[in-house]
Amino acid sequence: RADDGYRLWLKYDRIADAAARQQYLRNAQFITGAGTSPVLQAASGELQRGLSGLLGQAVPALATVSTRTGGIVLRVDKQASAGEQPLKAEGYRLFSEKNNLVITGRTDQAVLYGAFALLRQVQTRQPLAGLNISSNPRINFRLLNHWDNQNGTVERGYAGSSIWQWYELPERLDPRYTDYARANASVGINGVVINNVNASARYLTAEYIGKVASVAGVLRPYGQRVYMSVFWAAPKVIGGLKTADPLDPAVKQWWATKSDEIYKAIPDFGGFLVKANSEGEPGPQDYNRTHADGANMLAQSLGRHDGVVMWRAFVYKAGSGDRFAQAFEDFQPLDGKFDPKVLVQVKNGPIDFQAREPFHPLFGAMPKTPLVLEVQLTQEYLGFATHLVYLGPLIKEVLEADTYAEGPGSTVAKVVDGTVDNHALSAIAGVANIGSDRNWTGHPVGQANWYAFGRLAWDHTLSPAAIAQEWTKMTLTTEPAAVRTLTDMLVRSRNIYVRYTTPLGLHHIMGESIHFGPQPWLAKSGRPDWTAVYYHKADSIGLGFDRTATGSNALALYKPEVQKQWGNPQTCPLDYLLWFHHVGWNQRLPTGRTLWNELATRYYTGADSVLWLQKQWAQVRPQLDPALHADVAARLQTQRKEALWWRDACVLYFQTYARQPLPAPLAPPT
Ligand code: GCW
Repeated sequence: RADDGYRLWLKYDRIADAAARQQYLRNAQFITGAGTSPVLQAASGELQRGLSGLLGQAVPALATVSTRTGGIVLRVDKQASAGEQPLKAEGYRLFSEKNNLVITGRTDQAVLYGAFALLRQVQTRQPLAGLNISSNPRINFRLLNHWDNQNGTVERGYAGSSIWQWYELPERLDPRYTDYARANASVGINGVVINNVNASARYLTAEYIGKVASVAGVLRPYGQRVYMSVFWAAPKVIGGLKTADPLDPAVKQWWATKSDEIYKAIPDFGGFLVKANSEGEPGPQDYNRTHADGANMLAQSLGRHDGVVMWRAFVYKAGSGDRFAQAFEDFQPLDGKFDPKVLVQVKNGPIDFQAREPFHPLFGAMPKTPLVLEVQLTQEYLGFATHLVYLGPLIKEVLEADTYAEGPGSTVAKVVDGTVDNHALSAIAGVANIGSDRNWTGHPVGQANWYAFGRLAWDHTLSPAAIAQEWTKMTLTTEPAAVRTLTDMLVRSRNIYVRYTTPLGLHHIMGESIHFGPQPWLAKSGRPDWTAVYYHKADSIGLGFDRTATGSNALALYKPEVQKQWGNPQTCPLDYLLWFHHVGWNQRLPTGRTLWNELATRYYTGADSVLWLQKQWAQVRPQLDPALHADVAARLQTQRKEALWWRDACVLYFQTYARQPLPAPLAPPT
């Protein structure tokens, strides 16, 4: 039957090789130990479903097994450890004991993650016999942020409409919610912000709290808590108050009562996400209060309830100064002023989810505040659902970036996981790329981005290549040569996209209306910072945004070691060059080419690399499901067309400033 992509990486098709199946069966004759816990039952159910499918015969779940061995035992053990290492609450261990395979951890949730790890072993064809592996999550809150609206649309969504059917809730629970929860659990995602940060106040009405509670009921057995984005002016809009001033006693009371109401319906509610005083959203600054005043009031409204407030730092004022620096200027001075239940949520880069950005300067600059890293899985600026772009390398690049906050090695990952500044709270958020499309993500390879986000959120030391390989084996094929070809494609795809859209550190030159396609020529806009000329600053002399002391000086927001790395146009890595420097068209780069020649070369080779992607994809056709293969092949055709569009638009436009022909190897024959 044709693969419609619905099952994601949880495919569980029968392993073709009968000897391999026999081998696995020796360790997987039954499952036991679930008891009455809903989470353990979810774990047991998944093992049963997965192993029965993979091994081609029913694997029973048994209440008791007496002395029988050769099966899988689920065991919650408050003392569970991984050798010398204690296990964290969600950490699991898989090991052999008396001819059984034991999945253990200190909590039910840990065992659930262990069950998915065991399935992954089989799905990626690793042995089960003699297994001894353990794993702890490095970040506590691993969240998807849905930019889903109450009317069913998804902001920046390219995979259909929202998966949440609000008008059917709370009575009808679409089975899709359970499959969504399974997929999240399989990669360790433990929280879901259910609605858009541009929030409707309606979610805070009794009617919607009831609907959200019913979704929470589906996610709970899969270890996920529900969070809500809140509209700052809700006390006015639905509460009948005259103000939303965070220091007003009636406003405080309103939020405290609201929190109690939510926790009554959803006892394990995760907390609030807030976008305030950003892109027209209301916020505490409307009352001359700070972001901290707002965040702290909301945190205090949670009272004794176990929840947090994630307050977004994505703020900027069009037309005043360099947008690169604005979130820093607003938030950095507030470090130390936040309630212990507040985390500040920072996008990976200082502008807005561009194909490549330097890490956000707030990382490492707010040691007293736990910072949430926000990355975007939906491909707002990365080709929507037609461009094949695997985001593992992008996410990893920011995680590995060194802030030098506490000396070398103070990577963004270690700031975020709390180890640099000893924070007990830690969180990471991925803006979901999920919608109502049958295959969830529109582009089938978009599934890999959901997968990679979860895996890196759990363990940021994993390599994007290893994750791509896992995903490929679980989703597409286990045939070794094809796995190699596909992994290679995935790993290179992001750099290819950067080359034909925004090479050498160009940024924010996409079409203004829907953020798609090239528009580097945009000269006038209602929002002055939105003119692309603002970001690339092309002139007769050269190209790029001088952010050194002779320019906006935003580079000074970073630690001296980072400034040193990016501050000199002669030594700045080419990937970041035009982020920080205005470079002469004829300046020679370390590649031996002038800026103009290098720029043109990257646009051309980038667009041609899409031909390479197409060739690779054609090669694996025999190993892949025909429908899925045809789907991606067609999308790659569009990608090639649009890569040429980007190339020609940008090269021709910048050429009007550089006033030079294409370098010889690229020039069309005369
Ligand atoms: O990336 C930009 C998007 C907006 C989005 C905003 C944000 C949800 O274009 O659609 O709004 O960022 O992150 O708040």
